[in-house]
Amino acid sequence: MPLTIQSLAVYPIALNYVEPLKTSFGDNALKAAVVVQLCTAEGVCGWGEASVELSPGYGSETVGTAIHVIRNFIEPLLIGKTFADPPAVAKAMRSIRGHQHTRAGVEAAAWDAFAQFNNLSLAHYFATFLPEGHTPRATAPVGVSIGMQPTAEATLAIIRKRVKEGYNRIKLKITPGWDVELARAVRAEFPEILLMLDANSAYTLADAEHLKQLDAFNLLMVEQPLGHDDIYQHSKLQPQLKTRICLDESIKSTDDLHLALEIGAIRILNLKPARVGGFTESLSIYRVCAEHQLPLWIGGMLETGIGRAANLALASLPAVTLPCDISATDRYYVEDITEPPFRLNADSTITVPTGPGIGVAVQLDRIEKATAAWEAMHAYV
Ligand code: OSB
Ligand code: MG
Repeated sequence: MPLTIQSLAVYPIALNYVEPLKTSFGDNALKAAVVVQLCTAEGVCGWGEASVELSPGYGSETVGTAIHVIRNFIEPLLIGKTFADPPAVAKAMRSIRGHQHTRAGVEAAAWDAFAQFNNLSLAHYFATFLPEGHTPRATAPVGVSIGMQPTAEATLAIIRKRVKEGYNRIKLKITPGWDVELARAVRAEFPEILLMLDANSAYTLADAEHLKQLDAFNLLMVEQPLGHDDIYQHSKLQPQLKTRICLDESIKSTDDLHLALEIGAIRILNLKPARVGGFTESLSIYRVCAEHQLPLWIGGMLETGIGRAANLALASLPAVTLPCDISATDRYYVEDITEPPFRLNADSTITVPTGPGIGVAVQLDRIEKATAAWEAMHAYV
């Protein structure tokens, strides 16, 4: 059944983190994003999160660019138009180049609305767009991402806490000068834990000899060591390492993934729906991973409950074979904008909501509070 899009409401938000995530590209002191509510003539409304950030550090988008692009370019393409399904909404936005996080946020709201309209959880609705056999699981495997700390001891203290909470996969952010010795210190105390490092593009091919030292630490993978838009040089680095390279930043489409596979630049994929422009492209990439048996996990942008619930639905699909960057609510926020909070199960999984659509209750009063906090900052718009 088609739906006619009637309105798009945009809420810029600011939320405080429980624990910020310092990376090689910077340190956002607080969570910024644009929450989107899409309402239809049929009376069903869906929620999506454009996981843009305070500054263009990971991707090129910000809160200001998201609002600009939605108001001036996406609304004219969607408002008053009728769509057969969410991929048709994605297709209508394809005339807009770039702005993946923004398009992903709007598309996510359409996915939520269509899934609700079909009375299916988002996970089960996704499965209707996949070949038979891709039945969602009740839970998704997850880990936790830890930012750069002033000392290795401070990092170890956080790892101890996270391991006690039940996370069985730890991801540490690295940068030149904060890598080999950190891994050595962690392995000395945690010889067995699933451990991976994320460089967020901090190295160049000239660092290959240095990066080879990481092979000593039985890492699950090293994420995006080289340029944020590079694929070619990763294909030159991978044969020099035993550690598998996972690409994040530089895979923005199914075509990018085909190229990376063809030239041997990738052994694992971190798939972020925001980075690739939404769930339609994510499902296309998911299928390529399944066909090539490329190990796959779902990454995160420290999303609020709106973005996280949708990512979790994708993470429940069976070709997602590695723990995802989708942690419990208390890793991110004291008070999230959805209820109930996501909790970690004893087996380092999170239970996927079963209600229609994203399956969590959006707290409009808290969104309005977070929008007031954003506006009080008078920042960057
Ligand atoms: O590189 O994966 C990344 C957050 C913002 C920007 C880039 C990255 C991240 C994360 C988030 O690692 C992990 C999470 O959402 O739990
Ligand atoms: Mg990453």
